[in-house]
Amino acid sequence: MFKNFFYIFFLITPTTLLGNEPKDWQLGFQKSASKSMSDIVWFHDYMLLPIITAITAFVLFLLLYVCVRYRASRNKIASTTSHNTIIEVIWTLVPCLILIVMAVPSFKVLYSQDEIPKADVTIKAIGYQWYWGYEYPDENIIFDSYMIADKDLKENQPRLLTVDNEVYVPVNKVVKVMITANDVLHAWALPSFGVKRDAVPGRINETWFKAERTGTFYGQCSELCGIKHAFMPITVNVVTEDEYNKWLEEAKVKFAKDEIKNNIKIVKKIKDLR
Ligand SMILES: [Cu+2]
Repeated sequence: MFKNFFYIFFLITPTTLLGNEPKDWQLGFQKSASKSMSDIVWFHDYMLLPIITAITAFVLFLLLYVCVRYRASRNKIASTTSHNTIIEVIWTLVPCLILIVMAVPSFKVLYSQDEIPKADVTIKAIGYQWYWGYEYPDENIIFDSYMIADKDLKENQPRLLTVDNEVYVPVNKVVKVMITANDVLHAWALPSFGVKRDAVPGRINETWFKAERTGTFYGQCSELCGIKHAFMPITVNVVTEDEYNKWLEEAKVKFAKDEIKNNIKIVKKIKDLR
């Protein structure tokens, strides 16, 4: 009994109480951490949901009304009416108007996601079968981000969402994300930021977000990409400017060196071949 109550409580819990990762029995969105996501949540909660509910209730009412009012026992002789101009005009115009009303805020959200403001930090996310690779082109940082297996998880690390090398971004800064893939289609998605873009081999898609609070945020590959599609999570740590700069210094040592060494090796090889 108590368990059921608990489940129901979770189903009706407002989305604002939920954290930065998916929860059991979650129904709404994850808690928003960017303006973009707040706009999406507003659009869903205060525009789409009321309209959908009203239409569903209205159609249900009409069905029930017709079932009762025009039942066979009450209408021994069936009506032969087949046209009613006024009603036909109404049921064409009203849905059109509803769509137009919905389209205005919808396009606003869509375009705000598409127009990238001047970026403070640029990161590049590359989808591989089956992990994400990241580059900070301005900082010469390149690293891969693999999921941590269940048996290696530490306490408080969520299953299937924790990675070995996390992405770090500063809070309240515009982060531009360039997204591409190396083998098949993937999609870089972070629900709390309202970000989801396909990662397409040979093509760069761009999006952006501005995280409004610090914390660890989780996302997953959102394009069916193969057998381990479910095992290439995305973890982004939003930190303060100071913490970010500190991480940058460490990351430049930790990640950049191998890459530079590798590049030197490759250049040497090419030279030798010539
Ligand atoms: Cu994928």
